[in-house]
Amino acid sequence: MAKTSGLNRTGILSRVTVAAITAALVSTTSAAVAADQPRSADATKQSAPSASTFATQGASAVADGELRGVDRDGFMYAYLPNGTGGFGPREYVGSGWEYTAHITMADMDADGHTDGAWDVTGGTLYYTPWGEDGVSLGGGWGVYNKVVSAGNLGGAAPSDLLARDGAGNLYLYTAYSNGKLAPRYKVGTGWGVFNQITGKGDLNNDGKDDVLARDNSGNLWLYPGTGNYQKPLGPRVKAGTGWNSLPTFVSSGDVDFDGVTDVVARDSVGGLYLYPGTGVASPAFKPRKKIGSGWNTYRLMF
Ligand SMILES: [Ca+2]
Ligand SMILES: [Ca+2]
Ligand SMILES: [Ca+2]
Repeated sequence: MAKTSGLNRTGILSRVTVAAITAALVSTTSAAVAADQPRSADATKQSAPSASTFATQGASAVADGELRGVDRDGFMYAYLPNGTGGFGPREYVGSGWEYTAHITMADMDADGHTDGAWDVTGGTLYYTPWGEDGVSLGGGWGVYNKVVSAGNLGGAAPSDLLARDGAGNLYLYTAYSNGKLAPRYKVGTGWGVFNQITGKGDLNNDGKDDVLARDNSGNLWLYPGTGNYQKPLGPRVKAGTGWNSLPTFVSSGDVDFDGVTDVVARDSVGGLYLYPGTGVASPAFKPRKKIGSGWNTYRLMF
């Protein structure tokens, strides 16, 4: 059973409208200053966690594989692994997600089970702990064309957040256990060549969470996590080829319960496939197995 029924984004349209009105009012004053970078609401109140704080934390547990989808009407559904490498029946979670541009789940206590989700809706970043209302963490997030949590990249227990801007710069926001974020670090350039970025755990069996990225030629690259929040990604390794036939792929953790992080991919006609992780960087995945159909109903998968 998913633990999250009643996860709704009600009232978001009015929130977006208010933001637009506010922006229009601000633009009429000579003192208006445009935000020059996205921000988290409490970044100025909380100092960044120290490197030593991160270094003393242990590795994350393997993520439990739960997958979610948001359909074109804004309804969210959750799928739990069925124990045989696929997913059980979907469970309705909530509504009101039709304006959400990015959404990604987070595990804040490193027990392998998600505790909430970050989403970007109307240019604002929210964190929604399961069973509670979402909290705004600040505006200006419309400058990012990809916002995803690939697990714990900074070394502390909570999952962290990656964001890519239109110039291809990649930023890491390390998170606190309540979902709030420390100021961003620029951790990469040239990431505009990738049309998909995902991750949710360790792929090369070194105990550190990793990132996957696909280029326009269909090459899949594994960026091994270092656990160092200032330089969280090591030199990339080619993890696979021929991935351009898959419009969408996402990692939700270990779906087939062998202790190794996997990837789930959707093809152009809505077929769903499991790519079981090997535990080594190259090749990172075993031959795929078809585990579903009709998945084109989802606008977002995470
Ligand atoms: Ca957790
Ligand atoms: Ca790793
Ligand atoms: Ca697995």
